[in-house]
Amino acid sequence: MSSANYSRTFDPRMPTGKNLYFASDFHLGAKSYASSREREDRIIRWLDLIKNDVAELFLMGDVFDFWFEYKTVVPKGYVRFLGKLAQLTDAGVKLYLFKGNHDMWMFNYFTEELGASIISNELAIVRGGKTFYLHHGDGLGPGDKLYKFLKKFFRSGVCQWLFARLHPNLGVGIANAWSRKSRIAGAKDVKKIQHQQEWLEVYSKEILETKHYDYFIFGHRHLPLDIALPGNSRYVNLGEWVNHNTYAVFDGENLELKWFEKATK
Ligand SMILES: [Mn+2]
Repeated sequence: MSSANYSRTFDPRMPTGKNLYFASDFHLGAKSYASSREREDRIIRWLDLIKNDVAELFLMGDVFDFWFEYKTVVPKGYVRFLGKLAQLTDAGVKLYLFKGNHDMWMFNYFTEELGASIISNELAIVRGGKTFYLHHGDGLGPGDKLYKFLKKFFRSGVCQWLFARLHPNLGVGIANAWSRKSRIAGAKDVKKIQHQQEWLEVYSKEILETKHYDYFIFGHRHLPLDIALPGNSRYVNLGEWVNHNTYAVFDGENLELKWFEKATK
């Protein structure tokens, strides 16, 4: 519809009456088929709600609890979700899929099928004169040296090539067992956040010392957060869709964190 007349990565203009939407950590596939399907249906209700005013959709990582693309084969499932995304992108919505720590093995399938931009690390954009720093949120800030090492390894071509050699019954089985270890930490009490320990806040403040952004948007923490930073900047964490069903919307002037079908806020 209206996406052809503005740049995909850098453009201060916003199409009139349209919004940017941000969400992350759907963890589709977890924990059971039934709970994942229920969540998938909820996500589709949300996408139906926004379909007429979304210009760009940013799904910021861990959309899938596990994802891998073999040369000619992709994991089963998620057909309603993927069909809905196709409907949106066919109608001109620009889709960004960020690699999370659970679905870092997205290659070219979604680019070919959905025209999605796959974002490996951070994405900096300007929309409506506001600057955004976007990242899934894994492997940033102080600490977690083991994960940072593993992330490098998992993202290496050698590791991906070796994994693709395993029979999927074995490979995906191992991956699901691994994925289960780090899933949905379940921190539900947003009010207990200690700001000096919220490492994405610490990380955002470090960046602000050298470069200003109006909004830092992350996922990964599974905590819906909207925290004021120095210089009128904000750190927004998108939460997740197992307990919170949270997303952010930017209308060209303001960014707002919202709850969809308010569950357990
Ligand atoms: Mn994550």
